[in-house]
Amino acid sequence: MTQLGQCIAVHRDCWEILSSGKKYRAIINNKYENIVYPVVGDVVSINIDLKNQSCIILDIQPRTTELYRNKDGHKKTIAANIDIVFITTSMNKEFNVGKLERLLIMVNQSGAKPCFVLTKADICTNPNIYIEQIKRHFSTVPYVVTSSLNEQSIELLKTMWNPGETAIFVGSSGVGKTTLINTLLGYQVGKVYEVREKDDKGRHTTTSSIYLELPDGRKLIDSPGIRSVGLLNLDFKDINEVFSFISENEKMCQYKNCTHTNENGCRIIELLNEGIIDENDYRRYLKMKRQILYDAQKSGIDNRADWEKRRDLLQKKKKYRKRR
Ligand SMILES: Nc1nc2c(ncn2[C@@H]2O[C@H](COP(=O)(O)OP(=O)(O)OP(=O)(O)O)[C@@H](O)[C@H]2O)c(=O)[nH]1
Ligand SMILES: [Mg+2]
Ligand SMILES: [Zn+2]
Repeated sequence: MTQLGQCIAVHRDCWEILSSGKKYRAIINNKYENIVYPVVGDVVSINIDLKNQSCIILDIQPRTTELYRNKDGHKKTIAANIDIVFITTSMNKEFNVGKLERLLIMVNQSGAKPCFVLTKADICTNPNIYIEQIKRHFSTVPYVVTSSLNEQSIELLKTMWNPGETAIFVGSSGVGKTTLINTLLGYQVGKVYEVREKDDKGRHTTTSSIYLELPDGRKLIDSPGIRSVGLLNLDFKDINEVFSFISENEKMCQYKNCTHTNENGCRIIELLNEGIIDENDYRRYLKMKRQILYDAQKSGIDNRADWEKRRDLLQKKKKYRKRR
C-alpha cells in the first residue's frame, strides 16, 4: 500500500512519518549513493507492509521551501516546506546583529518568510535597545517581542502565521525556542533546562528537529540551537538585501564597480566618515562580500568583475617587470 506522509522527526536509524493520522517508523530502501535523505517537513511517499509491519520511504515530493546551511562545506538541510522562520534571539548578551544578519540570509535563501522573535522580555530591563537595533538593521522584517510568562505576547506571536502553515524556530541555544513552543502548545514537548547565569548558554537540550501541530492547525518545528551560521551559495543579491541600508547608497557611488575601500570620492566611504553608516556594519558588509570571492576561489570559479581581473593581471605584470 503506497501513500503520502510527512516526516515529523529524524532519528539515527529511521524516519518518523505521519500518514493519515498514524505514526510510522520508516526506513529508506535504497542502496544508491547520493540519495537525498528526508528532513523534518518533507512530504514522502511510503510503502506500508502491514504483514511484515514495515514502512519504506520510496521518494520525496518536491520541496516548496528548503532551509539549509553550510556544514563543513556541505549543504545541511534543516527542514523543508516551511512557510515562516522565527529567527529567535534573547534580549541579553546573546543578541548579536551579525548572527541575525546571517540567519536572515539563510531564511531569504530558503524561500520562506522571516520574522524576528525577541525573547525574555520579563527579565530585560530595557527591551527598546534591542527593538531599535532590529528596526534599524532590518526595517522590512516583522518582529515580535515575547516572554513565555506573558500570554498576550504568545497570542501576538500566533498572529504571525495561519492555521495550516508551518513555522520553524531557529537561533542560538538557550534563547527560549522550546519554551515558546511548550507555551504555545500548553504542554511540555521538550525538556527545558536552566541557562547558566555566567554566559547565558543553555544546556544543549533540543538535539534534533521535531514537527508539532497546535489544535487550531498551525504547525511548528522546534530545532536545535545553531552555534555558527555557515552560509552556502552566497551571492551579492543575498548580501545587498540584508544590508540594504548600505547597498542602496551604492547607486550614488560614482564608480561602477567600486569596492568602497579606498576609492577617492566613494559615496559609501563619505557616509562612513559622516557617521551615517556605522563602522561595524560597514566592516561586516565588506567581510561578507569578501566571503563570496573566497568561496569562488575555493571552488575554482572566478566571479570577479572583468575590471578586477584586468587590474590583478596588470599588477602581476608590473611586479614581473620590476623583478627583471
Ligand atoms: N525569564 C525567562 N526565561 C526564559 C524565557 N524563555 C526561556 N527562558 C529560559 O531560558 C532557558 C533556555 O530555554 P530553552 O527553551 O531550552 O531554549 P532553547 O532555545 O530551546 O535552547 P536549545 O534547545 O539548547 O537550542 C531556560 O532556562 C528557560 O526557562 C522567557 O521568556 N523568560
Ligand atoms: Mg530547545
Ligand atoms: Zn564606493
